Amino acid sequence: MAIKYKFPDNFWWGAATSGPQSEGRFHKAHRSVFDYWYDTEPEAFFNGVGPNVASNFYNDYVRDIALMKEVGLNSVRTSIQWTRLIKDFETAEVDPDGVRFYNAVIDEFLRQGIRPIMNLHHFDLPVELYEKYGGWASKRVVELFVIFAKKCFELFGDRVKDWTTFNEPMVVVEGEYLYQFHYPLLVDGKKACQVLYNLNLASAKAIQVFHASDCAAHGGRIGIVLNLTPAYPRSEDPADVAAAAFAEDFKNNSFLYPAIKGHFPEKLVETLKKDGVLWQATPEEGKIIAENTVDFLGVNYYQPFRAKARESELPNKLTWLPEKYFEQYHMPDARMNPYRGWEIYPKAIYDIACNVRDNLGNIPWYISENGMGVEGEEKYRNAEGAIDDDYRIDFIKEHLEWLHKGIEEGSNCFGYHLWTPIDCWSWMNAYKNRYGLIGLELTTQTKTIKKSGHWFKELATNNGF
Ligand code: BGP
Repeated sequence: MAIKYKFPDNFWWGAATSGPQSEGRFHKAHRSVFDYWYDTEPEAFFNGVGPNVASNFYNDYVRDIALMKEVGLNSVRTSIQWTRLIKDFETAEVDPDGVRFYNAVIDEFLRQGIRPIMNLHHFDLPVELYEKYGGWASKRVVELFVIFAKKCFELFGDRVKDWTTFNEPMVVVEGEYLYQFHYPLLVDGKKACQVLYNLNLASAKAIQVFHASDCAAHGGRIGIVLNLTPAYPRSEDPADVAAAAFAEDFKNNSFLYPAIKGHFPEKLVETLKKDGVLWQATPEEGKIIAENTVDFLGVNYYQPFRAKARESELPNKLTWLPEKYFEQYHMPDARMNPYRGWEIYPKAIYDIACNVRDNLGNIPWYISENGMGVEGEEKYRNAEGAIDDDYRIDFIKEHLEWLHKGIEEGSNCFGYHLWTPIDCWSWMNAYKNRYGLIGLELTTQTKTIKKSGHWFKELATNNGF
């Protein structure tokens, strides 16, 4: 078969998951904010399903990694759970079972010839650190995260070459402090801004430690994974354009700029200052952010953000909200993923590629997540027992076509990771929408390669399609 879209040599063909969404809580001494929320309010989760068993990766990792190999993945991202690895958060004394488990997982990936990318935080703050210090609003928690990160580099940095500090830190800001989809479900604009700053600071400080460690000397690299939702204005009207520009700064550049350029977007800082919600910061911290930028960028791309100038009253007047400066525009003819309620707009991947090339120093980057969550995939199960998910293959192809164009035009992209290798637990949505190349039958924990998994293997083997 002729290959129309050929990708650069050594391209990462892979998939991403996370500790809290795949492992299950087996042998974990501490609870994350999600573990705690599930224990106290199980009905908040789809069908009452929580993270207790998840996809049983804790017990099944050998078989799971063999399946990942079978679908052609040459690289996989997962995360190290703070609540599994660390026994004492104040000293970073480790839990021996956590060390054993992550060593075994990393060694198994390497044995199968799969490059492990290890992420340090995927929404899984230890709940004790929320109760004791107020979570990410506290700079003490920033310090504790840094000693956890240092411990990870010491323990696993001899084998793991690619690290990321945070997955989608903006989702922590939005979910926990603005829009109530992560515990503690607050609506507090000022705190949200402090958290936004503290997460940037924590990332820079972890990068500083990494760059001073043996990992860097041995060719290791460290980056951050950001969910980019490119903001498009409803129209060319200057009011719509200004609304989209603020949304772009708040949602995307507030992490992109510090991570890559070492400073926050000036206009955003000005606006937050004027509104009295700017974060507490010191000049020393500013220097750390300026001097410790990422080696590479991971981009999670799912959906664009369409903005218009505000037309209605702000829904909440008790606190500051970024929506003061924009309103979401629901484009009437948008193509939607009805199960997730997200717009499907593959061209945004090309726009991101051009933005990285033109405005972000063309830093090495990869798609660290992209994917399509579908409810009720069981109905696509064929006579042999596998799921025929042609829609997922089409979705991936469409996005790859635009990514390919961006690369052809000079964007420095080195890989594409799908969310996710094996159907996994998805926060409040639990197992509602499935994303995997490998299907999971939840009650029996049976794992079966989907049609997309076989297709992905070919894609990776041919380095294109
Ligand atoms: C990203 C997260 C993942 C994963 C994915 C799918 O935002 O990094 O953890 O969950 O989205 O989204 P959802 O689970 O909300 O459907």
